[in-house]
Amino acid sequence: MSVQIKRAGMRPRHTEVIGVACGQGATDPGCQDGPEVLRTLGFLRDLDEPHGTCVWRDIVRVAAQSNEDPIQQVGSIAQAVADRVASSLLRARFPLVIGGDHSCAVGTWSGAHSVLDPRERLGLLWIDAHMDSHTFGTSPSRALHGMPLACLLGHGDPRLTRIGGPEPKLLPANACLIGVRSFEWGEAALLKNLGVRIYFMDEIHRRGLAAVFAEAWELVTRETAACGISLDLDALDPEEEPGVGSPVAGGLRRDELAAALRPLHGDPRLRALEIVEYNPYADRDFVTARAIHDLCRSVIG
Ligand SMILES: [Mn+2]
Repeated sequence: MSVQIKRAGMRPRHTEVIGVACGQGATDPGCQDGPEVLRTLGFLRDLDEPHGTCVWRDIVRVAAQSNEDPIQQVGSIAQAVADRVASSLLRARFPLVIGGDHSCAVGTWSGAHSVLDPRERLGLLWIDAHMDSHTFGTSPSRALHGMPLACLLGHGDPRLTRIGGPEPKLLPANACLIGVRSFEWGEAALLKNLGVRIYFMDEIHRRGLAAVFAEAWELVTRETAACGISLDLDALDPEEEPGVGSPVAGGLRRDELAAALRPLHGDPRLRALEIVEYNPYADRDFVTARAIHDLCRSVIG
C-alpha cells in the first residue's frame, strides 16, 4: 500500500463503470452513444491505476425498436441502472455511471439510496448548467432529462419517483446544485419552495469554485450516511468542452472543476460518481472525452 494511502487512512477505490445508453430523455438522442465511444476507445482504462483495475460492466440499453412510451423506456432503464448501482455498492465497489442523457440519474441515485438503512439519508451534489427539476406541469419541452432531480426529490411521474421504493430518495436539505445558469421559472419555484441550495454561476464567479465547492460538500455530507456527485458535462464551458448534449455559454473550466474535486479523492463519504450528457457527435478531437477522464482521475485511482 502506498505512503499516500496510508497517510490518508483511506482505501483505494475499486471502480465499476456502468454505461447507460439512454437518449430517450432528451430531444437529441446523441448522448446515448457516449458510453460506447468511451469504452471502445479505452478512455477510462487507467482510472484505478496503480491500485486496482477499472472494470466496465455491460452497457445498459433499451431493447431495440421499442415503441414504448418514453417514460416507460426511461423507467425500465432507470430500474436496471438502480439494480446495478446497488449491486456494485453491496460488493464495496465504487460505481462510476456514464450516461447517456441525465434521466439515468433517477436510476443511479435510487439505487444508491436503496442500500442505505431506512433512517439513513443520501447526500447529492448536482453539478449542472440547468436545474433538471421540472415536472410535466412546468416543462415546456416535456423532455425527461430536465426532470431527474425533481423525481429524486419525490416530484414527478410515479413510474420514475417510485423506483426502489415509494419514498423520496433525496431530502431537499441534503442536495445542492452547482453551476446553474439556464432554467425556467417553474422548476426554480419548486426548488425554492423546497429550500434546495443553488450555487449559480454569479456566486461562483464572486467567491471562487473552490470555496463554493467546499461549502456544498459540507452541506451534502452533514447528517447523511453516503454521498454522491451527479455531473452533467454541460456545467462546463462549451468553448472548452463542445461534446455535450445542451451547451450553455459561461460555464466552469475543466481545470478548476478537477481541482475542486481533488479533495474528495479517497474520501469514504463519496460512494458513487455519475457523469452524463457526453455527446460524441458534438465533440471535437475527443477533447470532452478527455475531460471525463481527467475529472474522474481527480477522485479515482
Ligand atoms: Mn442535467
